[in-house]
Amino acid sequence: MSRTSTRFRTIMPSSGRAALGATIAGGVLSGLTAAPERVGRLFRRRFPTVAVTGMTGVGKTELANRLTRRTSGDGVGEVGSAVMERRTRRSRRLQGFRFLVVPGDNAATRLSALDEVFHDEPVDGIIHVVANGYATPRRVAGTSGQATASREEQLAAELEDWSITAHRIASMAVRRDRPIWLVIAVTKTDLYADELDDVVEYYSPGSGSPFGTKVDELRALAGGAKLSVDVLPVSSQGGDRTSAVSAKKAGAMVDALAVRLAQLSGHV
Ligand SMILES: Nc1nc2c(ncn2[C@@H]2O[C@H](COP(=O)(O)OP(=O)(O)O)[C@@H](O)[C@H]2O)c(=O)[nH]1
Ligand SMILES: [Mg+2]
Repeated sequence: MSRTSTRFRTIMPSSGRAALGATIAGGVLSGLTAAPERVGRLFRRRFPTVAVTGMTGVGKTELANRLTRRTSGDGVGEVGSAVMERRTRRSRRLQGFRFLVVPGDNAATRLSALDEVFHDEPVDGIIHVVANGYATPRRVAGTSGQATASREEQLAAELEDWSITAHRIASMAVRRDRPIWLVIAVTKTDLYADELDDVVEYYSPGSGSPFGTKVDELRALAGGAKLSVDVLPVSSQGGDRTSAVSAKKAGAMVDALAVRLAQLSGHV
C-alpha cells in the first residue's frame, strides 16, 4: 500500500462498525449492530450528513469539492464563505454523503450554521479541517494584496477554532444515544510534505500537544465509546510543477478519506 495508508491514524475504535457494535452490544438493538447506519437510512431515507468545520482559509471548500468530485472553480466562492455550503456525494447503491460546510468566520451566520449541524439537525459525523498553520489569511475588507499572519498566529487561531467546535461536538455527543465519528483532516500537506508524521502526531489524541490535549478533553467529555476519532492527512492540490505532492498522491489521499467515511457510515 501507499505511504498514505500507513499514516492513517485510527484512535479508537479501529473500525466504525466495531465501535457501533460495542456501544449497543447487549441492548435491544443488538440484531441491528452490523449496519445501524443502513437501518437509520431506511428510516430517514437520506444520505448520512457530515459537518465540515475548521477556520477560514483552511481548505474546507476545496476538500468538500474534491470529495464530491467537483472541479476547482466550479462554484467555489471567495475564501471564507459566510454561508453554509451544501455538497452531495452520490455513489452507487445510495452510498452517498451530504456535506455541510460551516462558515469559518466568526459571523452570526457561523453561529446559526453551528446550531444547525450540531443541534437542530444533528449530523452523523464531522470532518474537522486543519492545515498546520497554513490557513489562507482572509483579507480585511477594503484592503488589497496578501493578508499576513504568522504560522504561530494561524496555529493559535486553529486551536481557538477547534475549542469552539469541540465544545459543540461534545454537547451533541452527550445528547445522542448513538455514536458519532470525527475525522480530523490534516490538509494542505503538499505545503509541508517532509514534516507530515510530526504534524499528524500534533493533531492526534494522546500526543500531549496543545491540539491533541483538546481532542483528549473532547473524548473524555463525550465518552470514549460514543466518539471515534481518526486523523487523516490529505491534500486538495498537487501535481503542479512546484508541488511536493503529485496529482496521483493527492487523489489517493482524498480517496482514502472517502473510503474511511464510507466505513464509518457502515457503507462497507
Ligand atoms: N497548497 C494547497 N492549497 C490549498 C489546499 N486546499 C485549499 N487550498 C487553498 O487554500 C485557500 C483556502 O481554501 P478554501 O477551501 O477556500 O478554504 P475555506 O475557507 O476553509 O473553505 C484557497 O486559496 C485554496 O486554493 C491544499 O490542499 N493545498
Ligand atoms: Mg470556504
